[in-house]
Amino acid sequence: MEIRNIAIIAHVDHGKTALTDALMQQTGMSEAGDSMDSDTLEKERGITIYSKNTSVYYKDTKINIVDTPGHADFGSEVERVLRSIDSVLLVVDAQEGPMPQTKFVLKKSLELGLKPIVVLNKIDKEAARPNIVEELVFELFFDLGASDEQLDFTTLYAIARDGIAKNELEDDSQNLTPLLDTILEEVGVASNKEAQDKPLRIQAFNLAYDNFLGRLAIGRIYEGKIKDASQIIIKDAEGQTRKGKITKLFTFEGLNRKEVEFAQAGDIIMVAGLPDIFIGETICENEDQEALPAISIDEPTISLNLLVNSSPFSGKDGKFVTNSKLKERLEKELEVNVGLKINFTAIDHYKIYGRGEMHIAILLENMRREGYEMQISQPHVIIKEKDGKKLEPFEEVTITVPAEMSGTVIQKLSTRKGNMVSMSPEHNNTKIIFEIPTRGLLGYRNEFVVDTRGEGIIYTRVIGFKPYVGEIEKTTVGSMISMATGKTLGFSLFNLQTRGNLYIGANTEVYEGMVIGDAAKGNDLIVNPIKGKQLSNMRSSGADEAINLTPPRELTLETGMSIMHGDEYLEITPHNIRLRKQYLNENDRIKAGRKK
Ligand SMILES: Nc1nc2c(ncn2[C@@H]2O[C@H](COP(=O)(O)OP(=O)(O)OP(=O)(O)O)[C@@H](O)[C@H]2O)c(=O)[nH]1
Ligand SMILES: [Mg+2]
Repeated sequence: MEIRNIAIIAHVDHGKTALTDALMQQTGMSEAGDSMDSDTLEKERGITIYSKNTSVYYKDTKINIVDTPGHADFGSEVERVLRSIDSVLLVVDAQEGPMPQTKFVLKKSLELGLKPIVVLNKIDKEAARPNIVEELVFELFFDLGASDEQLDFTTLYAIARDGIAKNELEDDSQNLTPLLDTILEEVGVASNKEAQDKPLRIQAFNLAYDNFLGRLAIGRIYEGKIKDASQIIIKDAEGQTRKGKITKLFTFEGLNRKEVEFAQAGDIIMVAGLPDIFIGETICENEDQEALPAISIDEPTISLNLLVNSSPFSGKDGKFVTNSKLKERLEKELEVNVGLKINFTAIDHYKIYGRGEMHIAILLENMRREGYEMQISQPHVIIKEKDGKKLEPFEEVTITVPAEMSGTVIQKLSTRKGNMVSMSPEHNNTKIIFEIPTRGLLGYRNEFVVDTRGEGIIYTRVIGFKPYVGEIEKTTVGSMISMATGKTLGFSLFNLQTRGNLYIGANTEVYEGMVIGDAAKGNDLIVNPIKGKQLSNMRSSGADEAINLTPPRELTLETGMSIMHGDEYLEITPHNIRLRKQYLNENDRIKAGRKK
């Protein structure tokens, strides 16, 4: 059977997964309601976190499809996927038009010489403007240096959610047939006899993990044939070789993997039995075969320490709290989380290196759901040294805000050592692009939401390491710290809420040294949130509940990571996110401060 390999790429939320799901349903590979976003966290957040493979059959052709994540933190995963396919469906929201991640993934595709098929999606939206967006997409191709052949791309119009694609806007198609036919017409045939007759070469572009089978490698067979249970040779980028044996061979079908005996050049497969295989390595059959060109993995940009939860409430709601349990879980994560690095050498903490706050936050969120408790320290950017020069990670920030708010945003990013790249009007909004050290951005998101009253949109993407820009001044708020352990009372919170934003409400268990809010004045503030009103004999403490409190600003993993200070820990348990001072007792904090 003929094989075609494609990836679906786009900015976050433009409809990649909806399109993949519809393709699977209409070709009978899955049931209505099934989705590629199958992970719990993906379902909850409504985003794709992990790229996933599937295949569908259409007119006697097998189409391998990779659905990719749109969030910038997972951009390097998309880049790897692009190495394994022959064409992409570039999905663009027909209202929003090309967005920062559209540009990034398109640029990578064009550089690899791929010829994208453009799918203008969500044409059903009231404010959709497919003709204008089509122009914008063309301009983007042009600006990114597309070749004449690439500029001659085919455009389809779609309502992915309803499983409809059209060749022309006015067509009244009821399904995705026009898109499937375009794929057959335009995407090169991956399976050819000549390649199949050569000795085996597979390149791994992604990893997966199975509790029984261990590490799994997902790769494309470029040449030759592979049989289950065969002996193979693994070659790394430096040409070093080692031996291995395939213990299971799978292809992808609908939402499932399918065990097969045999596969050949052109197909995308998954193999078990190679516990130390890594991205980019070549699986082949002879020592003297050449390794395929290396696949680069983006370096981590931020790090933080993860340690055992030492708060007084430790163990109250988690199942796994010990150092050894944490270590076991982190080691397992390294099996699949390609961009992640962990240093296990320190006695009292593990140092985690990731590709951005969200990259690490997803790991922590998964861990707490699985029943783990832990603490983390404030995230720091990774500073490198090259030729005696200090380098730090930089990001491109794209912001869309109501025009009247642009001044505040520009002022804040400038003090944080950002450089404005461009500013242009967009409808009633202003679109501003900045280049800024990641260090300057840490903690900014939260301020941005407040400054723009939730109306602004911010996208960030790491663009690489550049010379260190020196100290960055940030307006910091202090922490409001509890001096006592017990249950908070509305009466005391009512007075405290005038001095900062509270993270907790009444009737919440707190402990000495826990941070219960911020302190607007800038310095840390030590307070007693459990103090009740002097009760007369007649009144009961029940009256406390009648007090009207401003709703607390409850901490999430990401806001916690963003606002925490250097002398604090974020305590993460299955049901709670608490901020605390590393030294819970005030005297200990003073002593530690003096030592510095
Ligand atoms: N109105 C409209 N909504 C759509 C259409 N296609 C998808 N959506 C909705 O857009 C949202 C995002 O769709 P997804 O398919 O998850 O987007 P995605 O590109 O996979 O997002 P990430 O993987 O997180 O980058 C969902 O709420 C979909 O229901 C469409 O054609 N029209
Ligand atoms: Mg998706």
